[in-house]
Amino acid sequence: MFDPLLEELNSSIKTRGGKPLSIPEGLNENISSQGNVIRSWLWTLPGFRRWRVTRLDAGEKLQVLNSVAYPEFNNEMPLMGIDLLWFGSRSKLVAVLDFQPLKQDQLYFQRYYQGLKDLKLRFPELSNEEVMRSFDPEQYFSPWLLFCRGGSEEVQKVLPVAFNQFLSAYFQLFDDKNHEASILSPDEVKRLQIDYDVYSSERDPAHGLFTSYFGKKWSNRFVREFLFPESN
Ligand code: BLA
Repeated sequence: MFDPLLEELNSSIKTRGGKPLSIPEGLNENISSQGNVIRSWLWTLPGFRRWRVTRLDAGEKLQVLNSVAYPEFNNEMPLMGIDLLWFGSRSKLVAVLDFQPLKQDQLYFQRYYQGLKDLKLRFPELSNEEVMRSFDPEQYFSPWLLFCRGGSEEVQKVLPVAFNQFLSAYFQLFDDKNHEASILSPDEVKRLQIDYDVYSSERDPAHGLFTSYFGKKWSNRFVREFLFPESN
């Protein structure tokens, strides 16, 4: 379901000089006894210390594309977060795309959110004001996140266009970053990126799902060593 988007994401990363980083032993791919496949890519590219991408293929039950980009510590820009889930047998989409802020602060929002604000207006279908159950919307999510629970219309017609524009807007933000005095020091950026991993590893609603497919031992390692390695 999300393969064209996965291809677009990985090829944009490569075009921008992405080089693969090694993934801890056994975490790059796992195939469960029922044939569910999880596969991940890990990149470093100019300006980004880490960019991870994961695809889960559990057939009609569930398809996932998940990705997080972490800029270098001398860049206070938001992280880029993507979580796309397609429950095929129920034709249900959960799509979350955000520039994930390190700080909930007016000046920070003014500086980094014009692109996402424009997208939010352009794609009202992807912002149906859903309520979060596991996460706190005011921690590491922005007021302009695209968050939708939808169906086949959204997944086929809207998402491919929005995904492309979302990626472009994030790269644009990176390219346009001016050299005004930063709001956060590199030490603060580092502390907040580490805190993002700690927070996310505790809240991520995927943990149970991974455990049911791939067992507890592998899932704990995947969350701690690959998804959120600074949580250790
Ligand atoms: C929700 N994400 C979910 C859910 C699952 C996943 C199973 C619950 C579905 C539901 O609410 O119906 C799945 N999350 C995954 C998987 C991975 C993962 C498979 O990390 C890893 C491979 N989540 C992110 C990122 C964002 C994000 C980067 O990992 C930010 C864009 C957001 N996911 C996000 C939000 C929800 C969600 C906001 C709804 C959770 C809530 O209701 O609090």
